[in-house]
Amino acid sequence: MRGVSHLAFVALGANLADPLAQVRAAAAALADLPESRLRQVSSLYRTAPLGIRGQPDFINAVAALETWLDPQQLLDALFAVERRFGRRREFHHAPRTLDLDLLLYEERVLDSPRLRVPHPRMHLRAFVIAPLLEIAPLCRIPGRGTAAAWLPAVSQQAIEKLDAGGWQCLR
Ligand code: PH2
Ligand code: MG
Ligand code: MG
Repeated sequence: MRGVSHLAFVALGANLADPLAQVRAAAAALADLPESRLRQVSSLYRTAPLGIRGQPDFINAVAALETWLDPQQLLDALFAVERRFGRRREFHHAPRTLDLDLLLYEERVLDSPRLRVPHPRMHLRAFVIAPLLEIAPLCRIPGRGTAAAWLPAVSQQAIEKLDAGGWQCLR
């Protein structure tokens, strides 16, 4: 791994097939991404489904990655992990074994048909803001100010921190 590395944040979510185990295994899979190092993973959170009805609760978390991949390459690597976890893209917001969303890539703003960074709805989701603040309390979302400033906006959303505990990767 050569040259300058970049800090990226990824949201993990699952609501099918033992989601707790899926998200734990996904965090381990992120540690094996090419040209990247997993720096930190938040605690796991049990969260009510947002924007969809009649689906099981989600398990969510946020991970910090140091990566030498560019944003498109990182997105491809995340899709590859989703596929390995059996994700099928049936319809928008279909229940999923694993969803990996690229939230932030440094302070870059990207707007292509394939990839929008910052993730356009991240600031409106407690299941992103709470775990993100746990591992990056001073985090800024380009165009939206600090992540912390969005806490009041999402405080009505049901979210429960599990005592599974976050961990730090010292590699
Ligand atoms: N993901 C969605 C839509 N709604 N709700 C929760 N609680 N957690 C998610 O990860 C989630 C959601 C689209 O990806
Ligand atoms: Mg998503
Ligand atoms: Mg996604």
